[in-house]
Amino acid sequence: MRNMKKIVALMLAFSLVLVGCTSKSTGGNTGPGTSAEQEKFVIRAGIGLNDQHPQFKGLEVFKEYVERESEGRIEVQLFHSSQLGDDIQMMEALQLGSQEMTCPSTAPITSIDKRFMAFDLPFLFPSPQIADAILDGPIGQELLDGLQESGLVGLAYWENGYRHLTNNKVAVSSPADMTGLKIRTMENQVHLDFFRALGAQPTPMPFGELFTAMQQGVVDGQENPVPTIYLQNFNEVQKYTTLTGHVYSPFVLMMSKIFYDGLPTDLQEVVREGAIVARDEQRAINRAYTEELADGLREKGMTVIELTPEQQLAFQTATSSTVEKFRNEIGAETVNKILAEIERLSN
Ligand code: KDG
Repeated sequence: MRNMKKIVALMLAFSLVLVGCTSKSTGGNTGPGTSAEQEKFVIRAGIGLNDQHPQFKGLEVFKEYVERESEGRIEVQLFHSSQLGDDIQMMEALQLGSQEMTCPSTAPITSIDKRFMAFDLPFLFPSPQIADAILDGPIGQELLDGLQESGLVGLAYWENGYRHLTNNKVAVSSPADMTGLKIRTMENQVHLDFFRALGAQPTPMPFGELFTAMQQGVVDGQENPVPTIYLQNFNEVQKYTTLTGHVYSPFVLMMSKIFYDGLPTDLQEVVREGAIVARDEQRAINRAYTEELADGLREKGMTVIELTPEQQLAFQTATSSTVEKFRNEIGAETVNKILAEIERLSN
């Protein structure tokens, strides 16, 4: 009898250890058959930017919201600076269910769904407010929903921002100044085409490799929004920033569909709400940083070149063929809808 009790106790302890292991390695879903109060979920959210960036601040807001509203049934663990891999690797991990959340720019998502190239067309969104209206409206939602086919749940668009050029060689103020410059781009055909049209030599590479590539002279320059240039200390390896604002770059907060489908519906709701609450805060923080930090770049010793409207137009004209080249590949219907909506909102 005593032995029997021992065996039962051992079996119980063993099964508890097993439950604990499952909860860690599969992101925390203890699986069907367990009672509601035992279910615990872990969301590992990874990004490429560092923990000073508004993107990370947005994730902190998400974590706070989700942990509070789920009453501890969800734990959110945050990873920055490509600790879990680059954008494409993390999206693949989401598809496999070995990571739960990431937040890439739209540019690398095009390796999964070409329609996202629409948002990376040069000089598309005339203001962040128009970008918000389109991204948060039916067109943006349609693209987010489409990600489900690829094993991803698109939760919300956050903001990376208007991208600007930095380099180490020339105070760029015209397309002619770009001739032969080796520019790191994100892994996206539209971005490559844009820089080729300007006469530069674009080199696609993941964000995590960029700083070293600039330091070692593998590339002369790159393009990113002001908060990234400032907070990632690109001034240490770059002399010039030209405020080209050549493309508005959204982020997509996304989740593994395998993980999402395993959440009880009330927790799916908490995750969706958290993504929106954090989106609004993240955009506000990003916009405040964008305003403040352009002067900060000067204080850090960079030469910051502001373009006149005529100079900006020269960049626009030199790259105007990009939309036509990609209209069909992206899907003419999607592109036309976006352009018509921008037109409507601009008037
Ligand atoms: O966390 C997001 C980054 O990984 C990346 O998308 C940032 O804009 C970016 C870039 O240039 O790669």
